Amino acid sequence: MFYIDKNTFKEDYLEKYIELHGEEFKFGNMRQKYEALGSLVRDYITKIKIENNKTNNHDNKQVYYFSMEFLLGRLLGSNLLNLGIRDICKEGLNELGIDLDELESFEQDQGLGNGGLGRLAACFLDSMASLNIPGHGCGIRYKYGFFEQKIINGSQVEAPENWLKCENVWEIRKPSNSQIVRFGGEVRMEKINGRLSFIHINYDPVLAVPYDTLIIGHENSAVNNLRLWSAEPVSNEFDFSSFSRGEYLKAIEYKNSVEAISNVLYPDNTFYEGQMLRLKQQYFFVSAGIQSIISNFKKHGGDIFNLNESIAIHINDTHPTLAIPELMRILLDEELLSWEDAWRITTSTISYTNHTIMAEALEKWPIEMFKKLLPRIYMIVNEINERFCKDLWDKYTYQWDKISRMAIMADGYIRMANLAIVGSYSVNGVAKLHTEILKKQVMSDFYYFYPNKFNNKTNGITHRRWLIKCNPQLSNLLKETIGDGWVKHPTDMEYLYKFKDDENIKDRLALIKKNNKIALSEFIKNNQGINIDTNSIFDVQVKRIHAYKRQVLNVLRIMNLYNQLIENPNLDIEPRTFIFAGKAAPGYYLAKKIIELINAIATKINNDRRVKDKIKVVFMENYRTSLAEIIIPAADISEQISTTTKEASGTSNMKFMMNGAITVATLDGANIEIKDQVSEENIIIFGLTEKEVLDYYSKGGYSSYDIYNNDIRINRILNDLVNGAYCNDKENFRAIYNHLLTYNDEFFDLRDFDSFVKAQDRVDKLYRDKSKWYSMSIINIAKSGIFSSDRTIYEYAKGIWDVPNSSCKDK
Ligand code: 26V
Repeated sequence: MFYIDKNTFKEDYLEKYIELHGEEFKFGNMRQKYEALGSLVRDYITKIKIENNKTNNHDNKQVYYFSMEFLLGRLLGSNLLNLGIRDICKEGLNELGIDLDELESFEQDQGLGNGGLGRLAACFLDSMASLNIPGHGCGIRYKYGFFEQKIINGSQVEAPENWLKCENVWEIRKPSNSQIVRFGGEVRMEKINGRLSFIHINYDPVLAVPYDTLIIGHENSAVNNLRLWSAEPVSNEFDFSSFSRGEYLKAIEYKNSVEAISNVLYPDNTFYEGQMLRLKQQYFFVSAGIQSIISNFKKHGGDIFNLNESIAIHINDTHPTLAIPELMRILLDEELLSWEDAWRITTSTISYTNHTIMAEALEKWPIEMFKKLLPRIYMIVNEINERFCKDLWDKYTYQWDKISRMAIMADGYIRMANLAIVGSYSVNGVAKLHTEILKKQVMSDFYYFYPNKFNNKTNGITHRRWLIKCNPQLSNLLKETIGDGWVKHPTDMEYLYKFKDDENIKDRLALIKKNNKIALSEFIKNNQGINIDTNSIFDVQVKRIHAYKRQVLNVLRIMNLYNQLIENPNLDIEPRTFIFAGKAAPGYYLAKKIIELINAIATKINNDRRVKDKIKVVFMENYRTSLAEIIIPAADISEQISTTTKEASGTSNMKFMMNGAITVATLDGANIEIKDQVSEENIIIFGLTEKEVLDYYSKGGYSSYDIYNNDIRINRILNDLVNGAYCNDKENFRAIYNHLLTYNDEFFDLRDFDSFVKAQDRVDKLYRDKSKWYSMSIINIAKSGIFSSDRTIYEYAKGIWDVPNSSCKDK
């Protein structure tokens, strides 16, 4: 384990400062001081890695996690924690007159992800390292991460997230490990030594340059790597000979088109658009990643026939599915293997996770576009499809409907989910219900064809970031109460259960919650000038803004509560602060209107004296990992209110639970498993069941107009959307009104309204009984350990990747 004493640390730090900035520490600003500390920490981790390399014999199976998104957030705090030197550093810095917490706030979030899927990848990296699994990330180094959200006059405005404008101290550029990725051109077929060979000619080469970020495990000295690829022109394509030929503009065009590949993260995770640039991004990082894995494998003397014994490649959703044909290409065209051998190796190396059942997010590429951009990969996909369709024919002769549903290529498209299922040995969903829906509904044809491929791996979150780092007071309370065994074995948090009736622990928990609420309210005051009552219930919904997540349902009940308060200013309710945060995809009109509506009701309610500050609404700008770390520990209520069946898992639900919030939830995604852990009395469940939702979808019979006409509360609040009650421009919220009425309320907001309001009444009653409330809170914390991503990764390692137990510490 790594150890450093305070004085050595201080010396190292001051030295690092001079080396980096060329001047004395005392002249620097906070950002420079952060950079020096970050660089020093990176050096410490690098040294550990170098030490490890001396003893590593490269025999352990290596896992590669391919993902278009890694939403790491800030790394300084988590690296210090994992190195086990946070306290020493804090003291040392104090002596130099620096507050570590303040210094940390100068780190820019690394926001290379849209939401849950990207953050999950980041939690997995932390857990793989902490479980001593050699597991590495592979992705894209976007120059611009997820956009920065500004709220101007109540509306979302997007600004580019130029996160690299400040030095990223964690990454190291590795030009010598660059790879060439080939786009376009033609494939010439030739017989060479009796073997049909495929020669890719006239292609446009792109240089993929890796940037490595080391990932350190928690107090175990394991060091893994996150490799993000950046697209650059192949150097000799952009040289002076071009200029001398007068092709200056052409050269610039080439440079720009290449750099565009890793320029920007697509900011939408629910609506799929067949954009050529996205296909380029996918092939770019997958090809670079697979090439570098294979060349490394061979460098260490690996036998390609046994690739799957040494390497597991996991694809995070369908975005990296081209790993399948790319690995085939290398095995066929470079390693000269037979199709049968190449296919056996590929399909025993690659595994796939599905993260959504939303049909509009399922990727499919127009064949013509695909063929033009990736001619050799196209040929391979075509061959995979033909062979697969032949197998289908053998089993389902003349069942044309089924065969065409399952085919990889049909109707002019290549269907990535079908390719991912056929080309991998494991397909998993991310929560029990989600996996069941995949098996029984969305992917049922495939499930009956390959029953053994399908399995569930319920998501998790790293308890190191989402408890120890973001809620140190709660973490210390746990340590004082039940010891620190849970840090290594998070399910041991369950020992807290026996304190569920301990008034002393409840009081301490209440105080910690209060402190976290004060910290959040100060942040809100400083950033938005809004005063909030820290004795009020902090009722929080933070996540991407989307119709299926039903921020609208939440808004409708706030509008209803407001109406009640106006009618009866003495209404006996517990004061509540409704906190929202989240980004809308820039092209998603309805979601942007929802943000406007939240801000409109906030303005109206917060300024209405009749409300007497009993309720307040706050929309926090620019939701991101580091903001979540402030909001979540301060929440009393966690709103997880998606339409049942739509949220594959959810992960913020787990973060809130671990921080002692009480969940108000539909029986969707992992909410069900949270309920199973804490039991019905310690979670507030409402809304349609899976069966009711599926019946509406299959049999119809839902009419939102009927509800509107029969429920006077709903009638009034919907009318208020379009009569100028919340906006001078009466038409401003027409789209939301239409969504709920004209288009028959696709996500059943109105259907669940009454049940939701009743659930909130239960919250109100429960919160008055503080002893009961904190007992529930303790139970939630105690039962949250199972949702650590250590458990999830342990299950992946054992059940999918077959990582030997010797390298994966038993839980
Ligand atoms: C889809 C697309 C479609 C094309 C444009 C760009 C893009 C980017 C990402 C995605 C993935 C959407 C799937 C997703 O984010 N699923 C979320 O995954 C979480 C982790 O498993 C899970 O907790 C959430 O419930 C699920 O919505």
